[in-house]
Amino acid sequence: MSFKEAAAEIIREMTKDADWIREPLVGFADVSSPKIRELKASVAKDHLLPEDVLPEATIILSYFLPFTREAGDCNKEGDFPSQRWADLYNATNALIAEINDALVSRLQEAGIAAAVPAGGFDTELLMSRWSQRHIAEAAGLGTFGLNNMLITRVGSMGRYGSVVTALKEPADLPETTERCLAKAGGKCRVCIERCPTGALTEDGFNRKACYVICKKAEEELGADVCGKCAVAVPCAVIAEKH
Ligand code: B12
Ligand code: SF4
Ligand code: SF4
Repeated sequence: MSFKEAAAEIIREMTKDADWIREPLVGFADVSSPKIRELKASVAKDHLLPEDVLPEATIILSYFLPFTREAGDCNKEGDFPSQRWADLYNATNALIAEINDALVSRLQEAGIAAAVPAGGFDTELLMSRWSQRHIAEAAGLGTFGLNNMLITRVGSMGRYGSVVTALKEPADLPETTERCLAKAGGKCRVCIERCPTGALTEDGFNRKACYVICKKAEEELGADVCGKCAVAVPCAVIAEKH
């Protein structure tokens, strides 16, 4: 069994009681691929490179925990996030930390070096030095939509995690499928219409405007969430075709 399959099995097992999470996706990004080498230029000057996290890095394992439609339904009404959406955010954060630890342990048991990049973000710049979405994009998990979310083949509503490894397995290539209906030339602008702060426009994403509502939610609900652009929109949940 490849480690990609093993990782999917570990994540599946660890999320089996989390009824808001669907079948996980796992992708591998080659540390020498263009999207990874360009991170400082395309995302942020101080973005970390994989070798800053693990000197012998070869592959970044990126995974996506897609949420169920029902999980999104709890947050579709009104202009302020629901308590359940905030609770799911916190519960998913805890799961991501546990999954990362389990993946690192499994790799180290097999004699393969692995490390988890530091989490968190600068609350002034509102940026992290490790952009999970860009790593996931490089690992072939999806493409960016107008809602600024990375849209995977199973949808955009969900959360990402990643582990830097010294694995010697084939990597994935970035996807080219355009899943955002607007970017594909259609009329959909549902995410923009649903955004209560005006943070999302045709011209891009204003993270400071978005943070106003997320900060309020942190004070009132215990998590810096909103997510109106990510739930009950056409790209939130995409059923996989078999
Ligand atoms: C800081 C942060 C925030 C801040 C600041 C917003 C921001 N910068 O994204 C606040 C608190 C406001 C926030 C809000 C939200 N966040 Co947040 N956040 C992060 C965090 C910690 C870092 C993001 C970061 O610094 N990225 C680097 C910057 C430069 O990238 P960027 O702002 O996304 O801008 C780039 C893209 O726009 C990109 N891009 C490239 N091509 C294209 C094409 C198009 C058309 C567009 C629009 C963009 C685009 O280029 C830009 C510049 O490089 C990440 C976790 C992580 N470590 O990655 C989670 C993360 C991005 N957040 C996430 C989520 C879910 C949310 C919320 C929905 C909140 C919620 N849970 O209810 C909202 C969504 C806001 C939005 N529409 O993007 C998820 C996204 C999952 C997904 N499916 O994409 C992440 C990845 C967390 C995770 N572990 O999964 N977040
Ligand atoms: S809601 Fe529509 S316009 Fe917005 S990202 Fe999804 S598909 Fe694109
Ligand atoms: S999280 Fe809320 S405020 Fe931020 S872009 Fe999405 S809908 Fe707008």
